[in-house]
Amino acid sequence: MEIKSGSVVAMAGGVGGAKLAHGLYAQANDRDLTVIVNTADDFELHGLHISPDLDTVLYTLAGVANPETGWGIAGDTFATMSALARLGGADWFRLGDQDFATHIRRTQRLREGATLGEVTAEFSRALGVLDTTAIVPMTDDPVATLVETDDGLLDFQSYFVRRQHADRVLSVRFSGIEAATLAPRAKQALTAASVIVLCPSNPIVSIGPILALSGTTDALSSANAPIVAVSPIIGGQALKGPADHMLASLGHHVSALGVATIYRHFLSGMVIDDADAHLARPIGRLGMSVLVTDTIMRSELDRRRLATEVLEFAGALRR
Ligand code: FO1
Repeated sequence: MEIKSGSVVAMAGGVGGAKLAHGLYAQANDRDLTVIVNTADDFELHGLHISPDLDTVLYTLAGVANPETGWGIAGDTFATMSALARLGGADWFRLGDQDFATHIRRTQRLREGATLGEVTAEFSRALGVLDTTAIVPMTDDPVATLVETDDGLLDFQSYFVRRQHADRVLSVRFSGIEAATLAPRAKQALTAASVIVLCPSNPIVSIGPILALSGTTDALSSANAPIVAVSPIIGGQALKGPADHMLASLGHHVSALGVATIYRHFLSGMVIDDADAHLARPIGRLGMSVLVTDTIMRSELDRRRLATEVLEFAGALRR
């Protein structure tokens, strides 16, 4: 897919990010959409390359995501995982039978020499994602989030799923980030974008790795498009996951203001929930415009409504 100017670019991580990306997918109309996805949660299990955030975005846009969890495939079964567990394999990371096919095929294609970006494009086509939309891994290079806890350094999925993000987070680092570069496809999309949206994903471990890549901040500062973020923190809490605890233990304000402060160097606008209307002024004082609206996406209709509001808000902003 050739990137046309006037396109929408989103950056996303887990389930919340995928929901807004889905709304943008539905509302972009004739505009191209590029979703740049975090890959620092990727890991190997059962000898397979697993890319949880890529798959969450892929399944959500393809309309096959499990609506209860937000990750995995709707109606999937777990016979393979049970059989693996019987043989002594790990079962703390729940992989469905159909989901296994994704990881088997991805691992095979990577071993054949395909890049993660190429494999993701193949999967998008195979699952029927519109060809005006590109799901782009943030990099084709290996990057892994490591979480320092009182019990030592944990790989991300051990911290997040195996230990249910119960540990106090002392620090977060992205192993491999120095040698990794923003995927050329992502860079091109940022340069040609008319709107850049940071989805309501964890600012530390979902958007953080994308921003930490060599090339991202330069691409953002040279982009002509307004850059808007939707806060994943509402009323001082994350709707899902450990973003609130992480922000607190890393010394950030646990609020939409804290998120806006992290992004303040490049943001033109911040979208916050009605519950945080009182933060509009302090966020505005950081030098950005603020949209106060209902940001909770319970239904597909909510996703589309929020996406439309975000696009309209961004469209009225200048850089
Ligand atoms: N999250 C969980 O909390 N428990 C799981 O067992 C789990 C399995 C899983 C399988 C495939 C996949 O693509 C995602 C999965 N996730 C699971 C979600 C995922 O690990 C996290 O949401 C992200 O890494 C955080 O962004």
